[in-house]
Amino acid sequence: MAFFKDLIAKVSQGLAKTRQAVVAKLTSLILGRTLDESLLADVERALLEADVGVGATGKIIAAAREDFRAGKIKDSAELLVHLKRSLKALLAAGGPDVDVRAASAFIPAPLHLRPHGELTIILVTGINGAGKTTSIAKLTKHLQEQRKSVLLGACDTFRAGAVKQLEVWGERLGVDVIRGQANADPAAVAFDACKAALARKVDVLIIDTAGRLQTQDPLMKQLAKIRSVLAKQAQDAPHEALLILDATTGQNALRQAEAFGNAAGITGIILSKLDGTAKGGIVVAIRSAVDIPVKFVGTGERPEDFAPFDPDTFVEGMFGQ
Ligand SMILES: Nc1nc2c(ncn2[C@@H]2O[C@H](COP(=O)(O)OP(=O)(O)OP(=O)(O)O)[C@@H](O)[C@H]2O)c(=O)[nH]1
Ligand SMILES: [Mg+2]
Repeated sequence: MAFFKDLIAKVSQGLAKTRQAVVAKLTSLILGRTLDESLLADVERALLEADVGVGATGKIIAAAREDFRAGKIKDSAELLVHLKRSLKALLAAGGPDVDVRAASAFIPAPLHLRPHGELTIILVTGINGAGKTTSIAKLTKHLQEQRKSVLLGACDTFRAGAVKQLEVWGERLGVDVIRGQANADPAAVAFDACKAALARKVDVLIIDTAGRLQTQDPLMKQLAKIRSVLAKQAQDAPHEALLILDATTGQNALRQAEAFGNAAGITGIILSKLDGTAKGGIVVAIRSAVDIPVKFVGTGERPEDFAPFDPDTFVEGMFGQ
């Protein structure tokens, strides 16, 4: 129970900015008002401002309007319940074809970890400054809490200081970092890291990579090369390819999810910096656009500012419960 309480508190804190904006515009806007077309128009605007996205907002408002006209929702309190249910439905099921009225159960998407005794390899990617390295520290702590041993591979050999940053985290968290020479081929470092992980029999190897845009062809090719090295070292590797998206970049994060999702075989998303934005609704937009699960959210700069993604906690956090 303490775990869940803690988790709700973290997500709730992380959503403080979104809540202040959304609550001011939604809960207080809705409650006490007469339910009519003008209220629906105001709600629509507030959802768009929270970056829920045009497609998802359209679905939510259309369903609310239809149920209002059919007499199924009669007042503003019922509208609030309706909105929360629609948002949860959109978050629970991925992709553009979700029916907001279908009460689809949320199937959590935990990390794909290999059975005990086998190495799991997690590849981490995303654009410059998205929060890759910090998210790796968070993921390491999360895995350590599950009694998994972790090794880190410093395959961001591109930016001066990147290796050092990972090493500082490694030291703090008590995990080793495999590094190469300055400007080493990242794929060669990935190879060494795999060999070390197998020799040391660690449970999980996490590979940090240089920030790249989905439009940077040489860097995307380099990522493909790293993947092929990993695939030769362990069956079905990488077992997770996580895309880190910076929530504060709003619609840009959405475009990255679309582009990377197609190009880089992404298996999950970590949405970082949720604490730094009033536009936490971007999770809904991402979930509605691509069928890639959001696995974790980052809610601060410390390793513990991290929580598995769950629609109920998220939506309640957004509305301030
Ligand atoms: N507030 C907040 N800051 C974060 C979060 N995640 C990362 N940051 C900060 O964002 C900045 C960039 O994070 P990094 O982890 O270095 O990002 P990166 O993707 O590895 O960056 P490059 O390696 O340069 O591409 C750092 O100052 C982090 O402390 C988060 O969830 N919340
Ligand atoms: Mg980095």
